[in-house]
Amino acid sequence: LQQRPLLIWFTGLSGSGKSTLAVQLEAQLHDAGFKTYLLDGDNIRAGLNKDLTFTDEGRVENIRRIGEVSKLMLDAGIIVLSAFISPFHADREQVKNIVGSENYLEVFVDTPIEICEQRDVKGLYKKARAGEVKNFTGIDSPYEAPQNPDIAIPTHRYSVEESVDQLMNRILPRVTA
Ligand code: GGZ
Repeated sequence: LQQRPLLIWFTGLSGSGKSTLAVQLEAQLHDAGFKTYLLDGDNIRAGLNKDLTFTDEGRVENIRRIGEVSKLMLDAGIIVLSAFISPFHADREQVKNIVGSENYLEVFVDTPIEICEQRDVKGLYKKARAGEVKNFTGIDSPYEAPQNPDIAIPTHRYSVEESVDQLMNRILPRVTA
């Protein structure tokens, strides 16, 4: 199977569903025969970027390094899926410049903070409200929503399956050579 490399960049709040969608989308692309790799907190913040915190500076450097790693993977012909909050517009623009705009597709996982906070899968919103976690995105650290994403997914209106179908329909033509 011939494939064109692409960086599929998920952005959204903690608990918005970035990882869930990225994992499912990657599975479908993989099943369709594409060579893929998923970058997320588990393999990046736990390893390469474990020296970085959640201050603004830490986040900026986190996203910059992820952009550079993505570029290397694109050079290897891989379809890269990246799932990080990436709260700052300027940093997302920088990633787009690093990899080239033709290789960059932005997916805004557009889940309102009220829903993310209700889900609170890891209990982090509760801790942030209690002041036990500082600089938490959406509470005491900003999230700059994309004004012009390639795709926006309001996860509170669709099932995971519907959202992934939508992503597949948009992305398949971009990665098929
Ligand atoms: C935001 C935090 C924080 C703070 C820990 N603010 O829902 P999660 O747990 O699994 O995903 C969040 C993850 C965010 O890391 P990113 O590398 O994606 O952030 S950024 O792009 O802004 O650099 C959350 C957890 O780390 N987490 N502390 N203060 N999220």
